Amino acid sequence: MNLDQYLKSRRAQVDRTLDENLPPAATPPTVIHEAMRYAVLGGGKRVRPILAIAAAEACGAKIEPLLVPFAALELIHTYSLVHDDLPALDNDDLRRGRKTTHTVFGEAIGILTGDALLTEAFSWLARATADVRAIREVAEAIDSRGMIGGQVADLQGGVGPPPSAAAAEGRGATLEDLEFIHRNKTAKLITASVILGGLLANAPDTQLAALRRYGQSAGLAFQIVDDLLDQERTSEELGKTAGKDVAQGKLTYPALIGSAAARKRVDELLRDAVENAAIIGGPVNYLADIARYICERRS
Ligand code: GRG
Repeated sequence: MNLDQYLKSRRAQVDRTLDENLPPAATPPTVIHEAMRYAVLGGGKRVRPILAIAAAEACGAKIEPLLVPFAALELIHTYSLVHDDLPALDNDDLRRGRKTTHTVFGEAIGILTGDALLTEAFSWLARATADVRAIREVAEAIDSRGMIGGQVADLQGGVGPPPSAAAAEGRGATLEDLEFIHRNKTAKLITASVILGGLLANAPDTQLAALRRYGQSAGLAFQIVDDLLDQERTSEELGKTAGKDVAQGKLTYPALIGSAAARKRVDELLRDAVENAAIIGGPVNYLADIARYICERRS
């Protein structure tokens, strides 16, 4: 199976799992269940669950019984997008080529949809996960020292108290600030995804360590590529508003070090991810190909 066929088949498994396990739209109160299904089932690359699947397969697991906890990663990711699009945060009306959830259902339901998806995710994680390490891994990736912390630092343009310590001293934000934001906002959930795959496949510590290094490199590369795409592609190609980073004066890799240096950093991170994918080994291992896809994607 080439990578395209692999991504397509695993995406279909994730989509089916999401559709079958989200509460039916007719469940009262219907508006929240309609909104949850609207937010989750409206497209998306499904990168995080596919990474968990690929990690579990590389570590020798049969994935069918693990699809529900892996799909939970997509609920978490979607919650972050729904909240990120809210008026108090990015105030965006376009996501995955459609109107954002709060634009369709109103702000209050938008907030509650994110809350409901996050809560649902932990129920799905607990269903097939006897290993509490796996649940803790995911929780710690997205807490205030993880994804939420990264989002807060992103909002205030750096790591210090607002305005960021560096900016207040007239030094401007540093590469350190930026790496903190990207590692927390994006790379930690991606790392937790591959670790979840490894843990549920009962992988040994050597494989888990290589999965962690793979996730950290591929995860940081993912967000640098996201920065580059924001300035290189159109809203139509991305399915979300392009050019927002510059418009909002966001701290990004191309803004701080230039596009060429940002691409070079992506290449270095890709090399590291591919090396670690080789250490993970396994008879079916698409992790190196997925890292290349993450770095070369156009949306
Ligand atoms: C709790 C109020 C409140 C807000 C939370 C945590 C948070 C807001 C936002 C998370 C930060 C965030 C949106 C990071 C961006 C990560 C990223 C690159 C998203 C795009 O992911 P893709 O390309 O999207 O995988 P698709 O649509 O393909 O799933």
